[in-house]
Amino acid sequence: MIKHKLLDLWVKECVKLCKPDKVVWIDGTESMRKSLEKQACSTGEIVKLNQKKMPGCVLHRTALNDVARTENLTFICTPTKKDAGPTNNWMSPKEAYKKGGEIFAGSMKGRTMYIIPFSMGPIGSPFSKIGVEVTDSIYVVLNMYIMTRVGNKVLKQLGEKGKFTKCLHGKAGLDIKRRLILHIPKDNTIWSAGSGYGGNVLLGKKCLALRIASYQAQKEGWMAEHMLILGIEEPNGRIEYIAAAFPSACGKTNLAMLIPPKGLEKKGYKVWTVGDDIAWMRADSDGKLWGINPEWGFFGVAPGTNSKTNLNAMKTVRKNTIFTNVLLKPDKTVWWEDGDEPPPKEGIDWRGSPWRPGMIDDGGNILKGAHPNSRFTAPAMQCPSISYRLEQHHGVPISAIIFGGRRAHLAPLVYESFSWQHGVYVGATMASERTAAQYGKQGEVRRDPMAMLPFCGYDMAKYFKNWIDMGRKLSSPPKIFHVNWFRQDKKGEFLWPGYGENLRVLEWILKRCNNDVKAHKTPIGYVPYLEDIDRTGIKLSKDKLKDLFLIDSKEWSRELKDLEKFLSQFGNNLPKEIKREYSALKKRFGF
Ligand code: OXD
Ligand code: MN
Repeated sequence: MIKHKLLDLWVKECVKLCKPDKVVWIDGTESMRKSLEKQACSTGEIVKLNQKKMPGCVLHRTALNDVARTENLTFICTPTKKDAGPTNNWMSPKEAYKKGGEIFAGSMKGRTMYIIPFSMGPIGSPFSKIGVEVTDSIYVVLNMYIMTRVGNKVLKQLGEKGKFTKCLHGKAGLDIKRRLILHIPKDNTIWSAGSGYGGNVLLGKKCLALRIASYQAQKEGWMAEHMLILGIEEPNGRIEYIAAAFPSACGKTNLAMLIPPKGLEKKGYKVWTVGDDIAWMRADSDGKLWGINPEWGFFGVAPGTNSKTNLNAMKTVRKNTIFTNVLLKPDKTVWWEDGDEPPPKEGIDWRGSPWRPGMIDDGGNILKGAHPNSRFTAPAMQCPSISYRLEQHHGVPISAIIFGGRRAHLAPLVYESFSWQHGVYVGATMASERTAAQYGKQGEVRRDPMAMLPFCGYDMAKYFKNWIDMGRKLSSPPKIFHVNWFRQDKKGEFLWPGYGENLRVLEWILKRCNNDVKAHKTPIGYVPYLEDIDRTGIKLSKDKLKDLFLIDSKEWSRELKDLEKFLSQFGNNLPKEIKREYSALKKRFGF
């Protein structure tokens, strides 16, 4: 018996619309999880992996045309197009319900509807938000068990009148023509149809925790950000926390799970992972910014993950992990490109076809065994570096915020903004160059403010304003930095070793937060004196280090021209503070 009348009513509406044969409420127990897993194995929806070598692990393959978030089919459904802003796809709520309704109508006939009550954030924390996802996919249920807190304990917290996000997902034949990811912020509602890919269907993640939450955060005066949170513990036991935003494919998960490099071992740092993708942050009565990771697991990219790039992730995925679209080896373990092992002699690729290394497709391209966006879904608690604060209702105090991009030139390894307002400008103008792995022209600059371009649930100009306003609520705001691990020399080689060595930059950042080192003032912000970046144990000449911090005014002049176009799309809604920062930067350069 559901005591929450509105929830009961809404579920009945979903049943009436989708017409499932059966309805199952997810109670959050291990026995229910196991029985669903067994059922999904029996239908082939998932494959049980080698339980001796990988206990509790399974594999799933998505449809061939359903391997990534579909930004072109993702809509923010606000009353007017203006409310969604110039960077979002827009649909009116009326049209969304009509189009979605047509797809969902009768779409679960002969199928089971699962109802998943879930909490983003520790149950009962003032930060947390509750959602209820209705879905006809067991794969979704099993992922939600890992990525969020699910079941009766959430219902109990919801009580009879608690607020919740209504999340309806249906596979609808996994038909790309019937695929739509719809957000109706005013109704606290998400409708996702026609997809089975995590980013489109694990509705607690990008849809709730970023798009809907960012809308709510602006109304309620907090922030929902596409950021990792990590803690750095010094030998004296003090831990400082950093939140960092990077566009996809910049190594966010690796940074969140960083292992101190050999050269810095003597210093005795420990790194704690609070989150790798999403941060919810508020101003507290101490005037500081506090943040939580609302998630409960990691949904990470497999290719490129190995013991060198991310040993902690490799250890995390040894058990109880759902793999999606990786290669299946004959011994029922898994493999992906740039992992730890050489390619197996044969296997079943992500498409479900027999595979051997070196096979090529009709166009002469090498056939990958694992899809480049193949994933692991793993419990956060299995990560060796997981912070005990993940479960803390109050979250962690944030000392520094980092924005980062992938720039071959222009942006130095690290610089510090002059103020919160300048830092917001730095985040708002963040960009990455496309790599060979992405669509579009290689080297083309994609502006991705705060790495939120695909995830902001309302007008991005107003989102900038929320950032500005947050600064006013903080008497001790975090300092804001920009980093670029990807700067190249004239030969196109990376100047900075990256990965664990990035701790050397984080060390400087924390020293700046604690006023332990001075810095060099430049037009774009403060940059380190070269001797303040610890190079113990790495081969990096002073010349290379100099190149990493070069500020080329010609490049910046081009950048500022390009930016003018980008910022102009926001028209009068662009906060005057951002305009002022743009003019001030131009003036500092003397342009
Ligand atoms: C993700 C992304 O999947 O940002 O986390 O694309
Ligand atoms: Mn992400």
